[in-house]
Amino acid sequence: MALDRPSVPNDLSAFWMPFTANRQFKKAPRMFVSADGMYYKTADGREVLDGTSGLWCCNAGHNQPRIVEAIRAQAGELDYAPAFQMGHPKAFELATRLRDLAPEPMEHVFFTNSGSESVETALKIAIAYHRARGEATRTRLIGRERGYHGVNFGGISVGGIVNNRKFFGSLLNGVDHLPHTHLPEKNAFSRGQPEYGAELADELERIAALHGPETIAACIVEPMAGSTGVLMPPKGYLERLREICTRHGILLIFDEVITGFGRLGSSFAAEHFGVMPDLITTAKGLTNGVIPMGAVLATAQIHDAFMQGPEHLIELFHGYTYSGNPIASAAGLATLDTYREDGLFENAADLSGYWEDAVHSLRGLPHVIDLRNMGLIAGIELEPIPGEPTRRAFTAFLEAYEKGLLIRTTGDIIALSPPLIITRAQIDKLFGILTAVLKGLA
Ligand code: PXG
Repeated sequence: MALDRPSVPNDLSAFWMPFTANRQFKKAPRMFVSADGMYYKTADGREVLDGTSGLWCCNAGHNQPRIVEAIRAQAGELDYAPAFQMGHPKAFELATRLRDLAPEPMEHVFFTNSGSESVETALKIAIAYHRARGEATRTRLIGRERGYHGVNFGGISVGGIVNNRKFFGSLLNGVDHLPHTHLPEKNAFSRGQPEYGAELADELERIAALHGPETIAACIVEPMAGSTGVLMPPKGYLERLREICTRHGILLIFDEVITGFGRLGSSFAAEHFGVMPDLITTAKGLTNGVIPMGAVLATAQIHDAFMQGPEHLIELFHGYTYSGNPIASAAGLATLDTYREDGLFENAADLSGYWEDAVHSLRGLPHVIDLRNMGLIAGIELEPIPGEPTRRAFTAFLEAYEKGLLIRTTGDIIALSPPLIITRAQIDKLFGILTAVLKGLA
């Protein structure tokens, strides 16, 4: 390695890596050492096009000067302030800016540090909300098969990814699941929302009848399921879910950790689909992924139900040491400035048609059995190698990395979610590399 190249550590054993094939990685490590705009740079000096916004989070691209400067300045001004019983201006400013960005009924913001914490927070708020109103029987939570709601106990309980659940005991009780909405036999190669499957929302009606609706606190879904392979909501599905929740007094939670902040070309998926939940969970794009931060958005109706009793008493016994952390708040404000001033949500919306055509240009390539797209997201489903699930997509991931492109895979599905600063030329480049990778797959 040349002397002017950044070095890599020579002992990789101590770091137990998250959601990683540790032994495979440590035999052939893949290290990023810097990033700028649409590109990462590897330890051996190669540029890698970021097809995944890091992990669905760097929506404004890398090394964004406003965000970098805001963090620098905040660290030198107020590094930390107690989050309980004390405040600092930027957390209030960011909450107000988020309220203004969010769909109309969302009036209040509770800060967390990740998507997983946002989910736990929303589930707890939902149960405590019903209790505050005298409906303490409403404790059950309904999730969905193939849902991803982070990795904490509440989130894996309502989530529907088998491997995220089965190793971890009996989870929360009082949880039930809707069926997932992935119907490839009917909807394969749909552009945007698929035609079939709205009636799958009626399963909530069946679950409510089974348990008694007065025992159900909330139903949580990703409006578009990202992690389990980019599963689109069928036309009419979210509307039906909303209607059933409203009729039975069940709160509807949209987990927008991925779909928030422009991914679909709108601020939030709730706005994109025109369906309003009662709570929205966010993280990732809130700070461009640069500093951990999440937020739960709540309607006035939910928030106000807690604001009763003597005023010196805490209304919600929940919060984190780093809720509304000053540096994260500064990063969040600079991120929202960037989205607005650089018109990034508009860019995502403008490019979504071009993106869609590029995605569907992969049709007919070897092993491609479905293509799905919306906003600046794509799911490319590959036929698994018989008896060796995940191997084909993982090979594609390694090949793409060698050819200078970062993709994500889940099972045998490739997921793409580039920064919203992407250009047409970069979309062409991304799909050029991917086409070469797919053509070369065994
Ligand atoms: N909800 C949703 C909908 C998510 O997608 C979380 C909660 C949890 O967020 P935290 O910040 O606790 O990780 C997520 C996270 C992938 C991938 O490639 C997706 C996520 C995280 C890492 C990888 O699919 N989603």
